[in-house]
Amino acid sequence: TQSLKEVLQDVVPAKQEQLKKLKAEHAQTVIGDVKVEQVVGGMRGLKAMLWEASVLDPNEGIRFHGMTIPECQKHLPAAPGGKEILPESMLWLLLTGQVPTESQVRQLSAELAAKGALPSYVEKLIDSLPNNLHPMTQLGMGVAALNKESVFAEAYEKGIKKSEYWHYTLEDCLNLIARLPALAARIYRNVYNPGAPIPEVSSDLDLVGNYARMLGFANEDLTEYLRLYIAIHGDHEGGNASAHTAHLVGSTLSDPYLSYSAALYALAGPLHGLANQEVLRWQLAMQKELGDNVTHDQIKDYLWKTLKSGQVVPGYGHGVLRNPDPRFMALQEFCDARPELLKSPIIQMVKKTYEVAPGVLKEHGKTKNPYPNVDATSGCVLYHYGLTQFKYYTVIFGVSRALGALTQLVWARALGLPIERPKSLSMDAIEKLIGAS
Ligand code: AMX
Repeated sequence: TQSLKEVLQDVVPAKQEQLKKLKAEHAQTVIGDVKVEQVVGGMRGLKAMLWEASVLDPNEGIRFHGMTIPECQKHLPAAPGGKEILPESMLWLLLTGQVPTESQVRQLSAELAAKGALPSYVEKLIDSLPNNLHPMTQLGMGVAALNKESVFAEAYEKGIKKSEYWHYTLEDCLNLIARLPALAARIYRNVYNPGAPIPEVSSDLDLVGNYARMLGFANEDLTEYLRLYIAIHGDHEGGNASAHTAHLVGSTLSDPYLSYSAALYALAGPLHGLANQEVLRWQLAMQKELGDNVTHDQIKDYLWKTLKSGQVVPGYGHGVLRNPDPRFMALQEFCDARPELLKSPIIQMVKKTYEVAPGVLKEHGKTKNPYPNVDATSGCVLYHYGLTQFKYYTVIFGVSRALGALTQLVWARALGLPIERPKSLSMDAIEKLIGAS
């Protein structure tokens, strides 16, 4: 059985060759133009980043190395006795572009478990934080502090060749992914269940098996849900704020820990990853006001109330997508397959909201995409299973997004990508450029 590193060692030269040819033959080929609206409008649609692991089609949604979510569900190995995609399988696909065998995935799970314990200084740091410090702030701090362990930073200081960067970057990335469950679980325990002993990482369990156990949940359905959740939130091409931040910071040769810590603080914004927290807050406020058995008309009125007060409807809209998010559909299908979930008031409310919100948002007429994104549904199942502390939800997203953001750091170093430095313009400079008075 070839290990992850051995497979990568085979794949890297071909990709390096592909990039060399692209640069040699097409460096000057035009693939788009830049409009003023893009410069002043968050660079929407601007094709300006190289990202290997996934591509997002506005209508069809995400493909990981060409594979849709249903295809990944069919082909990527699950946990022993489980059905959902293992995040380790997704990591393998994102990094190598290949579907791993079951034995390769088991080997990777064992490797991550062996590296999964937190250094004691990080445990102490997290334990010293006030429990009303937002869990995302704590996660970013823990990840940044882990950079004391960076083999890339250490090797760089000693002096290494550019062609060797990716080897050290890979080691850092795998170490970080391995440690995220223990770090994220410690934050949860400290904030919501202080004093209870946290189990150690078990060498017999996969990444999420360990995560769920350290969080304090022994429910196999919740563990399976977390596996699916973490696998499909893993990557969403490169332009989203968290992935792009990791890429930008990493391009300075800041190590993977610092790069990913920065990415987590982009994920912590309410228009991005924090939306999954906001959805639950919003749905629970609706439940409190209207009770459990709400009608579609009551939800419509509630949506209008939110919009008229100048707030966004969390979980709806997207910078790229123009259809319902296939990640949303995959999580809904998880519920549809379990009759007990369909009876849950909060899950029913999310479903009913989805049935009316696109119509209201279309009538409101502002958003380019009136459909749900993944955050519209990801939290309600956690809530149903007893993980009710919604301020923690973005941390789970943060454990997941490491798969894609760190994969790309390995590729950025393997391909020798340069420091990112786009050109900015003042309004005066734009007017001069276009000859406007
Ligand atoms: N509710 C109300 N108004 C919305 C809206 C929503 N869900 N989505 C977009 N709009 C508004 C925008 O605020 C903007 O208004 P403005 O002209 O007054 O500034 C207008 O519609 C046009 O926006 P857009 O081009 O459709 O969206 P965008 O690319 O600028 O922003 C996003 C995308 C996701 C930030 C936006 O749809 C939003 O705020 N959604 C709610 C928050 C959310 O669910 N975020 C999670 C996204 C997925 C993720 O990253 N996890």
